Amino acid sequence: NIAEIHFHNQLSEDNFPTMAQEVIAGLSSRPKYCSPKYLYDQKGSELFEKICELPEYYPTRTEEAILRQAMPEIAELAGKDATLVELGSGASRKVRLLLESLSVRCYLGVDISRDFLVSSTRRLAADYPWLEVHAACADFTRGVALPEGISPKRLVTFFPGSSIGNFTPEAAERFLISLRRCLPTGSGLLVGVDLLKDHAILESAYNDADGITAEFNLNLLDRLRKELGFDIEREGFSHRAFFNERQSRIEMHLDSRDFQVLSLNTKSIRFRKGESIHTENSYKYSIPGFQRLAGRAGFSSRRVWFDDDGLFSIHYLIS
Ligand code: AVJ
Repeated sequence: NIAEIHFHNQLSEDNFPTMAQEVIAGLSSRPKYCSPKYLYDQKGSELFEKICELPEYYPTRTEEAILRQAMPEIAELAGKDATLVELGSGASRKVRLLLESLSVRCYLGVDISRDFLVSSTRRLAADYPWLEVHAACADFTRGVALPEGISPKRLVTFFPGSSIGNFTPEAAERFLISLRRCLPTGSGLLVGVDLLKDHAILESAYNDADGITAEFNLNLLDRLRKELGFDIEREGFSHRAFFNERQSRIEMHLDSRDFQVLSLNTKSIRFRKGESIHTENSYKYSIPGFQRLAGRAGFSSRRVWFDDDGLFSIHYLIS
């Protein structure tokens, strides 16, 4: 059973200069930050899959349960023979539910984590021999472009997991506007959005007892050392995640345990004791709040599903 995929490289083969530039710019700012997209190297993608299984991390299993229940309606909204694009496809696990219920002939997975993307989409191709499988290694925060060879009449975009929550609301709006530009009219967007809820539930989802989320966060430092040559050690930092109520977001940080100076070639970056690198935002929305955001970007809401506990929502929007 040979699993053939069509691979499209939309990230320059050598991403080193871009990554080095972006990371240095972030670490030279005040407050210091690093884009969460850099959390996803091979190890980071694997750790994220482990997070999805944690008892404290409710989004994955809740979204899957909502998807299962909503599937007949999603299939009706999506119609027949749509091409399915998945943004941040990761292990391409949730999309299997869609592939089984929608009559999709062509699938495109888009992810920044190259090797992880290739192995996940190969597995998908092996399991669904009738499916034309494409994989695009891309940084979709810089915009989405359909690779050549994909010119669908109808397109359904699947953006699961509340990855949209990594954008600020303003950036999410800009992202949706740019996404809408590359979608043929009448295309659907199926997007998972984490909901505002009790702070204790939110904070424990990002501070699991096994410390997997801490590992996921600290893995960024290993990456900066190995790939960019920073003299940075994970022992110098600790994981911190909390709910910022005013901004309605979980923030994830790496706090410097002491005063320290990091060096990279001629650059040096100083940390005060307790000073942090802000590594992720994960915005939480109300259902009407997210619908308003999508509306400002020119999408209209066709349907929204959520679980009985109001933990998570899935929106079907049309452009
Ligand atoms: C994949 C961005 C949706 O924000 O919940 C999980 C990533 N970070 N635990 C999230 C994440 C820490 C996740 N997203």
